Amino acid sequence: MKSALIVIDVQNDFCPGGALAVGAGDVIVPGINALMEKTDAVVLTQDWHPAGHSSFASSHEGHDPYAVIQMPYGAQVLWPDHCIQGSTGAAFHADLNTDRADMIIRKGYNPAIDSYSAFFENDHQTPTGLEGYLRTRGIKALTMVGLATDFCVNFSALDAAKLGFDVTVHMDLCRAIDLDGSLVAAVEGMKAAGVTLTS
Ligand code: VGL
Ligand code: ZN
Repeated sequence: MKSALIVIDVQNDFCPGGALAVGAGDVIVPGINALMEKTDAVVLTQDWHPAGHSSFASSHEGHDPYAVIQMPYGAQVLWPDHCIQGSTGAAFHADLNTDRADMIIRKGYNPAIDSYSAFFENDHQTPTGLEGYLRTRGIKALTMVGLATDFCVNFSALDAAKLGFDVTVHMDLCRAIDLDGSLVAAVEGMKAAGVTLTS
């Protein structure tokens, strides 16, 4: 069965010193680079927001980062400004082996909708195109790693499982934001969806 490694959002803003740093987000980089040598295809995702994106707390007067608001497509956590298109924060971690990537998929560029998943925007309907890319290459097994376990990795893994891919999340090559129990909820949700969690 042809496989792909899906590397989620290993970008400066999610690493120590970044705008939305995930604890020790950078320590997973060497392990991810090593896994790239053991798969048929490598896909990187890149969170890629225009300035003033609707997922930023700064775009909603009177709201602080990490507040939750209702958007037309459902609940939305408000984040610090992060991964702004073309910024250093949006660039991949300098040690990530981007040369090995066959495909880089950007997401979160629609000003009105956040996009945690590599497959669909947060309306769960608007596709990014990744499903078609993988299917036309005959890829059926996906291993996911990266940042953050409980948001973009979680949403990507759930969508991939729903689409019928065979999905494994390599937990020790992921790191979590962990807001109000979001990591435990993500682990439970992924297990219930038939995602294999390994470490
Ligand atoms: C992410 C929050 C906002 C992620 C992206 O990559 O998990 N989290 N944007
Ligand atoms: Zn984002």
